[in-house]
Amino acid sequence: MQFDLLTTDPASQARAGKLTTDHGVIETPIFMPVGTVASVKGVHQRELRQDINPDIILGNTYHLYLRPGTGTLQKAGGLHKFMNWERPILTDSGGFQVYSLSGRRKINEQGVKFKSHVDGSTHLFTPENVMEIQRQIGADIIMAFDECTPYPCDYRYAKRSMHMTHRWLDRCITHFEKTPALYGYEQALFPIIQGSTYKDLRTQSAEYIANSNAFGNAIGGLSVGEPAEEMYAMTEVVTAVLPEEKPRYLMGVGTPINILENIALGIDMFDCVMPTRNARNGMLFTAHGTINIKNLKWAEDFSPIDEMGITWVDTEYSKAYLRHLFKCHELLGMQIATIHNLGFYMWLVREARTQILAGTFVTWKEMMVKQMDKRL
Ligand code: PRF
Repeated sequence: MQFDLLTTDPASQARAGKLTTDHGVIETPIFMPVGTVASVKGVHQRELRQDINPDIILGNTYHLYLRPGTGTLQKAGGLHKFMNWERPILTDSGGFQVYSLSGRRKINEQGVKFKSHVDGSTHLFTPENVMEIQRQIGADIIMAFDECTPYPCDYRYAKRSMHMTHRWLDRCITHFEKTPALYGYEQALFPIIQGSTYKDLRTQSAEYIANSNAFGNAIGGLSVGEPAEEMYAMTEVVTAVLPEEKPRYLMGVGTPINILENIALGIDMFDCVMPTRNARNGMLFTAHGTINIKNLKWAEDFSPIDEMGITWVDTEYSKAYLRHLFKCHELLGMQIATIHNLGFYMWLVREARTQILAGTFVTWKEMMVKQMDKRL
């Protein structure tokens, strides 16, 4: 695996790069559509490849471990083969998903004991078994096991938790190095910075994570309810510490505006359920703002979903028709909206890359942020 930093924007910290994996090249900055259960909800793999065309998608250890289970994934020859997706995949470690199960989990130094949301059965995730599970799933990039602190989080808890995440990282690395890749291609382990919204903790965590000398570095614990300005401040604190020559992944972020602002601060990789989840609720992202397609105002608007026409659904269907599908709870409505939103997110990060390479990123970003900050 290799990361080449191609350009750093002289007017911001934005970067354009190229990450080469055994399953193909990822051009950064990149957005990774979320495919939690080995499916980007509502989208065929063929549509994903041909119409949305992301270089990499994301899967979740927690969900895949519960269903179909690692035995099945191993028999299939790994997640890529199982779901028929031959491009790169990243799996999150479960260090976030299990915390979303509040009331159904118990954290201690050993790991996290949790109850399955599927059948209530009890399981234990440890840094060691999460490495093994991610070997069995077989993603190209796998994540260290961490604790994502909630917001707000008091300083003492944030500090204790951060140190535990660091100790868990050491256990992850030791075990990762002891466990061979199962399917003949390379896997890289990304450690995760925590530290809540405290600058000193973030700096300390970034130093610890940078010292682990991993292939790439991730930032967790943000976009958990804090104001955007606080998120940006934390990104700035950690990117000042992280090595330039390695990819930086901001986990679970965010809105189109959040993504552009964090690209400007030096982030290379993003993932978020927002384009897919919000699509299923009738919320469309466009270059000119967001649309709630269920709104009465679209009932007789026969103009295309999005004049920009990034994906074919944008010009093939009208707003009035899409609204009608949502009003009737037709599955096709969710499918159309999902393709639109993912197409828009992919366009946004690709255009950001083009603008970075052309040296025009900041002016373009300022214009886009203003434009997108509207409800249509
Ligand atoms: N840790 C992990 N996954 C994550 C997060 C985290 O902190 C976040 C926070 N936004 C999203 N996904 N392991």
